[in-house]
Amino acid sequence: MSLKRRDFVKLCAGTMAGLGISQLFHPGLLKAMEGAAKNTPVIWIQGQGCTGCSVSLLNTVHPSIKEVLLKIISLEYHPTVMASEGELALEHMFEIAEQYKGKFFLAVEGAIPKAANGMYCIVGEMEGKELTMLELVTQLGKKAAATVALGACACYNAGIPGAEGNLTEASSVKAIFEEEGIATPVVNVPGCPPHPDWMVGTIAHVLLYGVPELDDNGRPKLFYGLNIHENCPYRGYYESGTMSPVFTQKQGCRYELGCKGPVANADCWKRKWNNGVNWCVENAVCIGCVEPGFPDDMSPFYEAM
Ligand code: FSX
Ligand code: SF4
Ligand code: SF4
Repeated sequence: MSLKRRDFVKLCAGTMAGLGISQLFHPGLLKAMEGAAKNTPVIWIQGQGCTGCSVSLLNTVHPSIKEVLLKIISLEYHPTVMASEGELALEHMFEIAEQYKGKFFLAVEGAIPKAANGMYCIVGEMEGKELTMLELVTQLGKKAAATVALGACACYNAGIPGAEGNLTEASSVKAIFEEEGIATPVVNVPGCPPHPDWMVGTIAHVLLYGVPELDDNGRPKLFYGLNIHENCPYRGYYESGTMSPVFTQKQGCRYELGCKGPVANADCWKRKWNNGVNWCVENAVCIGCVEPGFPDDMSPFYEAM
């Protein structure tokens, strides 16, 4: 492998705002991944979500992301980006899972509903029988080397689908694995949606070096290790009590507008979003989308805690 873990971590944690995902297109990393990808396909499945996680990954990054996902990460199945569909695509996915049993990586986007035997989320049909997300996660989860839970919906209390009411009994990957006695490790990559760097960076780390160091909420410390409020560029305003009365004002802390930065842990303040153009706090507030209590405990979004 041509890229040492230490250098990879430095690339991922790069402090230069605006570089975004392009940091991950380091030639050394690409070379390392090309080798790793051959034996470790990624199967990406989607349950109860808005596909925002995939959109975040595909829409906002370096143009060659599609190529990287298909050729470098060896993405064998992804309901939104793959050309094939239906039973044929599912058959291929199950074949890959069998062929690479204990070796492939499973990426799960969206929550998994348990009510009505999982019938609230049908992901396909096999031999005339409906296949639920619950069955799919259980079957593939048992065979995967590791699972990456992408987005708030796949983590903790299942994000928006799991919000108060939760008639479908939406559940996270970890909750399903615990109930089914599946021992496959799970890495949480929360956010609604998660930053593309968090997703690609975590998958790359899992592929190249194994499961990264996680915090108490099962998130890679590499991306979620620091508190937003403690590192926020508006922190000086907070200290001096200078509050912004509107979202659009350049100066002033957003606390009184509802900012949840004090309880949110992620590197948005330095990584920024949309290829480094801006981030939530610059134009609105942090709604704490990476935390276990999202969205219920973060609501109302636009009222101070
Ligand atoms: Fe959830 Fe993904 Fe929020 Fe959406 O599908 S994390 S609703 S942005 O995108 O699962
Ligand atoms: Fe903290 Fe939010 Fe104010 Fe930044 S804008 S200092 S994160 S309360
Ligand atoms: Fe989520 Fe807050 Fe980061 Fe925005 S600033 S992406 S709401 S953690």
